[in-house]
Amino acid sequence: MRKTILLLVFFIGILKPIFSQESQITSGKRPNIIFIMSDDHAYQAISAYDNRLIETPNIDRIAKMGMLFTQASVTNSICAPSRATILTGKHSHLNGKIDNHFPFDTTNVTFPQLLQQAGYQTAMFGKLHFGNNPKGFDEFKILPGQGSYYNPEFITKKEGNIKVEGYVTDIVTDMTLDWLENERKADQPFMLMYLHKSPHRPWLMAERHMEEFTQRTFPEPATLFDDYSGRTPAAGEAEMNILDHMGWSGDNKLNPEILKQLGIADVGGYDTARYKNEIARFSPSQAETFRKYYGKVEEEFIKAYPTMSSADKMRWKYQRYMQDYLGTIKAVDENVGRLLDYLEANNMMENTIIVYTSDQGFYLGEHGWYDKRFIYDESFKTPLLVAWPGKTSAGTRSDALVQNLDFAQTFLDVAGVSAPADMQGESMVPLLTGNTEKWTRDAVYYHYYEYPAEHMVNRHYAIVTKEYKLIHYYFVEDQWELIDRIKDPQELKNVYADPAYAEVRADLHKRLEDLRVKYKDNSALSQGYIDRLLEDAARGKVWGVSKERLEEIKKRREKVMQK
Ligand code: SGN
Ligand code: CA
Repeated sequence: MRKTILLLVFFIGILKPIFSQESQITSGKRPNIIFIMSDDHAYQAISAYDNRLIETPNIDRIAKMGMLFTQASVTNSICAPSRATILTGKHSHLNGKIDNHFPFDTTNVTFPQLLQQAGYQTAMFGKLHFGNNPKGFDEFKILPGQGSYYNPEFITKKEGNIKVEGYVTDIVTDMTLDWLENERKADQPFMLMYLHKSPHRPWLMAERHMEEFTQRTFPEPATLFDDYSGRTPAAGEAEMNILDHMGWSGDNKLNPEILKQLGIADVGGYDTARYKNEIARFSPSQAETFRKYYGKVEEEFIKAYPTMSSADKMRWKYQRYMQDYLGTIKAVDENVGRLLDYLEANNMMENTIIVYTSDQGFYLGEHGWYDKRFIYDESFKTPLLVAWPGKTSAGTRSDALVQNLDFAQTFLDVAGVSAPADMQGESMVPLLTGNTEKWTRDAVYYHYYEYPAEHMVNRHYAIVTKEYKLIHYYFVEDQWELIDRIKDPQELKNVYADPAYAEVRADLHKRLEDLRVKYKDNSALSQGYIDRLLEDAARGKVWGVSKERLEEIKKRREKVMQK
């Protein structure tokens, strides 16, 4: 016993210099950190933000206990880059993870590594999507790539590759609760990353929600029939329109046989294949439940189809999309409830900070879209709810311009560990603890890169303030957009050329350049990108865009470069 105490004193002595809040470690009370993140979870689908689509009473509990952020955003609205930014506290151009294609550079320093070194017990369960395993974790069980909804495989730190029967959201939670109950060390603070695959495409809900959700009807967004006029060509060129690009089988889950019967050509050639792949994963009883409820959907569709106008088809697809997407969220909410119940039952709320967020937002029919990538609000913004009982006042809201860039420094700050000087975010602790005067940020920087790629969203970088967005689409075109966020909240009108905005425009241009200097973005990463994709294509690896199309885009790119 004496030896242990002596050892402890010795370690505290060694660790002391890296803790900025010495008192917390010496009193043994460093907070636990629980980071809950879903994949593609739009804030419009969390009732603490908006209850028109779904009630999420459990996720809402986090906001009730703490703070709801209404202007939280990402620096690059796509999965793996967002995760890389979260872990490194750096913009994509510095951590190198600009898109979903190429693997994460594991020489990056991440906040879990720093917390682990500082004596935190660390664990990750669920979706990472990096092409390699996470560093700095005592335990992990992660989904390979995008992962599967039913009977998913996992890459694990201790048991190799495993396959688990059941529904992914339940399984990831079981793993998390099992770790908390059986592996968590009482004498160490922990940092837990609990990362859902849901509600990511192809939106397969749990069996228990199929009956209810396949029968529900949801309100339509005002811009479902957006014609993309009034903006630069990028919005119209994107391939994420519900009517034109969402698959009848792989997404909307109509049996390909029925499509044949009705003479419907599916969109996006491989869609039927995905339907078949997903069905093939079901156990016989899961397949039976699926057939039972989706069979009814098909029967109704067969009757309705012959007289459907194109607007009817859009509406039908939107409803099918919402049923499945929101159905997957129901299971996320239930499982978040299981976790919160566990923490409550084990008196763990008091010294724990709980964060709920998504890797980015998502379009739920706004602008006629699904998916994300664009800087328009529904995908640029991301949900952020934080409970930190005793530190953050219950039921509070913040409209501060926080970003996923800020998580690393926030968690290091919470743990009393100083952040490396090259991290680019800011700690949110002042906002969470009511010291708002210490938060001075009045604009954020955004840069999306994954083009040419699936959904064809052109590259763009931008500055966003509470009032405006100034956006540059630069890769295969050279177009500027100015959006007045206050007067045009639906973001339908480019006022860049409007003389009334001349002053605003000039001011934003200057501030955008300042931000690019501040964050060290010179866009050098654009060079040679299409060639890398072409090399992959030559090797047979196609990233959602054919070789011919890549060649075409390369020509467009060259033209812009010559200008
Ligand atoms: C898949 C989806 C896309 C989605 C990307 C990226 N297509 O490729 O719709 O944009 O993932 O999503 S699918 O037909 O394979 O489902 S991300 O969240 O991983 O960035
Ligand atoms: Ca995502």
